[in-house]
Amino acid sequence: MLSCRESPAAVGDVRRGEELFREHGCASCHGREGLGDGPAARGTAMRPRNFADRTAYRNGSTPDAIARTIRDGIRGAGGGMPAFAHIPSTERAALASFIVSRQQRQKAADVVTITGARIAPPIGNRTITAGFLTLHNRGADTALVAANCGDVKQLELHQMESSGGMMRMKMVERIPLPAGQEVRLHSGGLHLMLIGLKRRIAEGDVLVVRLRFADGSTSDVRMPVRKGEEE
Ligand code: HEC
Ligand SMILES: [Cu+2]
Repeated sequence: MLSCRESPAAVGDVRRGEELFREHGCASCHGREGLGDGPAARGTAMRPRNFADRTAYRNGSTPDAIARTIRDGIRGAGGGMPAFAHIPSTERAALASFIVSRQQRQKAADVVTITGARIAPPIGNRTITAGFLTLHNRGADTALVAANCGDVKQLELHQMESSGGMMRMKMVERIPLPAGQEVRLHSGGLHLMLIGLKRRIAEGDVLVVRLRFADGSTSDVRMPVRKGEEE
C-alpha cells in the first residue's frame, strides 16, 4: 500500500509535533509513542487510537484529516477524543506530522516471523482442538486480531487463565505483538481454538491457517497436526 503525500512532512515538524504531543497532554491518553497505551487510558473502557495501525483511524489517516480530527475531536457513541480547537493550526499540523510519522510503513505480515506451528491431534472423535505457534515481531508494535481456516467452522483466539484455582479458557479480541518481541502460543497459555473441524484430521495432516494482523495484512501458515513435547 502506498500513501500519497504531496508534501512530505519536514523532520523539524515531526520533532516539534512530538514535543507538542507531550505539552498538550496527548501522550497521557495515547502514550508517548502514540500506541494508545498512555496512563490515562489504563483501567478505562476508552481506547485511544494506536497511531501505528493505519486501518484504525475513523476520520482518515492523512495529515490533513488528522489535523481536522485534532481540531474537532470525536464525539458520539464510542467517542472520547476531546476537541483541541484552541491549538493554533500550525501546531495542529505539526502534531499531525508526528502522528503520521508513527504510522507503520511495513506490513505486519512481512515482519512477523512464525515458527513451531502445530495443531494438537483432536482427542477421539472430537471436532475441537487447539493450535500453537510462536510469533516473532521484527517490526513496530502490532497484534494478532483474527485467524481462519477453510477446514474449521470457527477459529478463535484464546487465553488460559486460572480463576479460583481452576484453569479456564476465555476468548480474547487480540493478542498484542510488541515490537521486537517473541510471543509464544502454547498449551496452558495463549492458543488458537479450532471449533468445528469440517473433516477428520490426524497426525501427519496439515491445515493452512490465515492469520490477520492489526493493520489488516495476512499470513498463511502451514500448521501440521502433531503432538507437542508437553502432551
Ligand atoms: C482524554 C484522552 C485523550 C486525549 C488527551 C487525547 N486523545 Fe486523541 N483520542 C482519544 C480517544 C479515546 C480516541 C478514539 C476515539 C474514538 O474512537 O471515538 C482518540 C483518537 C484520536 C485520533 C484518531 C482519530 C480517528 O480518525 O480515528 C487522533 C488523530 C488523535 N486522537 C489525536 C490526538 C492528539 C493530537 C491529542 C493531543 C492534542 C489527543 N489526541 C489527545 C483520547 C484522547
Ligand atoms: Cu481454547
